Amino acid sequence: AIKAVIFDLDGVIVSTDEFHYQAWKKMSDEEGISFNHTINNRLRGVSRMESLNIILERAEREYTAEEKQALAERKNEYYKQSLVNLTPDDLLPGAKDTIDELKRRKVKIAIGSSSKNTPTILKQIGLADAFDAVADGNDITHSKPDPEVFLLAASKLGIPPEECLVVEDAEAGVQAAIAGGMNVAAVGDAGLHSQDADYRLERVDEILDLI
Ligand code: B16
Ligand code: MG
Repeated sequence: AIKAVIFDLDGVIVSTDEFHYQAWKKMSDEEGISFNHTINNRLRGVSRMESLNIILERAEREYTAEEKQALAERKNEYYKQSLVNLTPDDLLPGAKDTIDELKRRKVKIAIGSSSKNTPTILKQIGLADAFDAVADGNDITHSKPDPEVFLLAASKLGIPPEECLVVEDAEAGVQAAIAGGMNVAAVGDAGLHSQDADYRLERVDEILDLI
């Protein structure tokens, strides 16, 4: 039986995935590197530096480690500027109702996100105190598809992995959940194409029928 739900943040709870895209797009345009939504789908759930490495596959020259650090920081500055305007209105359809209903059913809930900006985002959308546990990019050394962030969330909750359901919009996150021995529901456009997920859903509130 499912005793806990671990939510990915970007692209599952809140529409920050488009802000990530816009920030990477601005940096790529400035550097003359081609970037589009198809490439962006490969960045979902992947860490900041690994995302940059994927974008630089299309660069015309090599970048030094220092230059890469500077590009990643520049993108993060653009991204943080968009987070200032983030409000509870940016919650994805069904996200708030799902959280409220799981609480009512006494199912434990956690966040498992690769993002180092997780604390800022949760505050901006009014969910800073909504979850029983938060595991994010600041707590881990290996990002998705490594299971570290989800295993940490499960251990913070005190629930064994096999009794957790992970909700993800990213293939990297689906693979992380599987590697951690968890059940996984894929949501959204990218989620609908995930071959390995246990469930493929359009919206996050459809998980309420699974629990
Ligand atoms: P940051 P998630 C992930 O969050 C995003 O999907 C991914 O696009 C981003 O590169 C990563 O966080 C790191 O974010 O630069 O803010 O540390 O989907 O795991 O909630
Ligand atoms: Mg995501």
